[in-house]
Amino acid sequence: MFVCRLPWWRSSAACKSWQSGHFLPWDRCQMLSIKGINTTVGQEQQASMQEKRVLEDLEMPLARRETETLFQEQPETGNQYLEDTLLRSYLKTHLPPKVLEEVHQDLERFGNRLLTKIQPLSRECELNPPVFRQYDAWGRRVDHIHTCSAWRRMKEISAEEGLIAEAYERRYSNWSRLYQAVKLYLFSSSSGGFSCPLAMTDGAAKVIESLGIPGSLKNTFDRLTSRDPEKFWTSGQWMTERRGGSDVANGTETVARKQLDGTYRLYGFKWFTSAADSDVTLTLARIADAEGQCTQGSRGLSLFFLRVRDEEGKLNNIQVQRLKDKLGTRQMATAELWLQGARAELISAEGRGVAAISNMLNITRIHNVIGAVASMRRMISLSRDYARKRVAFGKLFKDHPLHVQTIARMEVQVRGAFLLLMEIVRLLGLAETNLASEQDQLLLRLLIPVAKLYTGKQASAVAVEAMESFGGQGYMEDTGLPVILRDALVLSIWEGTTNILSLDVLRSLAKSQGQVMAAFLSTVQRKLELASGTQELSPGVQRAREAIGSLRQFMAASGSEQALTMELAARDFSYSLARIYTGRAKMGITQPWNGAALLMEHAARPDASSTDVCAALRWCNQELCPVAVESGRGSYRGGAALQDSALVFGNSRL
Ligand code: UCC
Repeated sequence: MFVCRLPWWRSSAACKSWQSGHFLPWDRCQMLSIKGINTTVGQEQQASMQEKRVLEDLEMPLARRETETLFQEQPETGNQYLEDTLLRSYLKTHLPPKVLEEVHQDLERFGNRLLTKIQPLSRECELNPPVFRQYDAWGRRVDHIHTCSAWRRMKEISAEEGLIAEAYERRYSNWSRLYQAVKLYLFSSSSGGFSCPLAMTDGAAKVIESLGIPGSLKNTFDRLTSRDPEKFWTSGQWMTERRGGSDVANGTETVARKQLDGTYRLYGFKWFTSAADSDVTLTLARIADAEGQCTQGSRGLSLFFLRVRDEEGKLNNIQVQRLKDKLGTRQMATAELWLQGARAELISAEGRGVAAISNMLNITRIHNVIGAVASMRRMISLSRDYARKRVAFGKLFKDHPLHVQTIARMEVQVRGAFLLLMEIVRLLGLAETNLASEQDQLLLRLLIPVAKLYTGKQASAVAVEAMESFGGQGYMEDTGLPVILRDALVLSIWEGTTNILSLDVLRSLAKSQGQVMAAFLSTVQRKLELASGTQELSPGVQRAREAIGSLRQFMAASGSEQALTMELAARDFSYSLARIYTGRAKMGITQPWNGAALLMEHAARPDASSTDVCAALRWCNQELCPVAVESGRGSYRGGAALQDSALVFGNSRL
């Protein structure tokens, strides 16, 4: 008789995994052991019947056993908009009723379109990544990037749905930007990677608009913001060169030579150009003087606009070196490009390229946040659905408290991230319609890098955790789950890594001479007062107040410290801002509930649910001010930096 010795959590009579129909060696072992444990007479009879069935099953031909017993239910999502209770309650709380009515109808329709038409296209994009053909059959150089029909259809759909247009038409005034962001959020995880070119297209439109839409760029602006699929153009953003994409000021080698007609020709090598099939692009280059000399550093950089191809589809004196072999975002063509005299138009003041392109960066960073929140939401929705369908140890996943606790922790994270995203696009909408106060503008400048760096990390962590909730199935390519993980991993890298963005947070402090922090603290403080009126939230309010106190203390102490201290603290400092702001209440300047809301404020609404309160309190249970904790441990002192170095490089002189 074959008897397994089982640990308590597996040998329990409750472990009826045979009911789930899974025929893994483990299950066999477990079923055969039933007679090996103490049973009553009735149980013995039952066990012997089970054993008989097991033996019969084992006699089945292998193929039959596999097809009949090895099957699990596929996790699915329904209409994403209708299923997203947080999104719907946010819109209900903030949008004016007339806007809400129209937007609701459109989003419900869009949710159905995503489910029935767009998601299948997304899968096609994943299965048919772009193919690069350098030469034709006769040896002629063609540099053709072939994209699949589903990818091209995504472009048409983006125009039809107004995914860029909505933000620039402003038919709902300051709410248009938020509405656009909501559509992009719903689209993102079904877009087959098309959200990347949309991010850059939005960024390019923003730059052109901020320049006052010069006559030479009017046609381009109209196309970037068009709802007509025939007219719609996408844009690239070529910033990264061979020396890297972070230290743009020192890494940019591309040279711009002025032509007699006032245009420029660009010469250089762009090392990482996403969505290389885009119609136009913005890029940085150094203008050469009459002697061919260029100013180095940031002051030598200017911003240029160029068409990638002409009317016949011929490249603009550009050669495609190769497509990048990326871990994720494989649906999208990322290329290395030689610029060999590409005709371009100077669109910034000379030497003001970085400042000009930062308008684009801020938009693409917001899109990054959208992508992060969307991928978290998708993974959690699938995980939740799977928990309702999949049985293990005799019951559905949803009835295993430890499993549900794991998903609940992710849910708290995505809720916080979602509200942070809404806060930023709400502020952006105010800024774009001249309704933003000075404080709103300062907050926006600070919160964009904070949200980008924080949600990028959250998305990676949630994608990994959620994948685990599917067991081995989560690791299988053809479930579509690994794609979501791979695509999420880029979110903390492109558009500025976590450390680069942490330094950008410091840049915003320095540039505003601390005003962004003053705006941050006063906003947080004021909103905390608002949340303190809700009894159930008082433990969270208390923790929040303590965290603000710690943050203030850290800032007061670090004011007299060397630059090294702030550099070492930059990441923890940014995380502290993200956690404190997300956990705090915030209110708007125009109407009581039409201002903004993070977890506390959302939970302090008159019609808030107990779940809203629970999410807010749980958010506040994490360490809200890690920078104060680490500072207290001496992690930012010069000695700590030496220890870091010794740990990494084994410096024995320590
Ligand atoms: O391109 C890439 C991939 C594309 C794919 C995108 C798809 C996304 C889709 C997501 C959807 C799912 S990757 C390229 C990534 N590279 C970056 O993001 C750049 C990272 N590096 C930085 O951010 C650096 O910190 C730099 C480049 C900004 C540093 O340059 P500088 O020249 O050293 O910086 P300065 O001197 O501090 O700043 C120059 C000016 C200043 O203004 P003025 O001169 O008036 O004082 C700054 O205040 O630029 C201003 N500035 C900004 N203004 C700099 N950054 C900003 C900002 N973020 N906002 C406003």
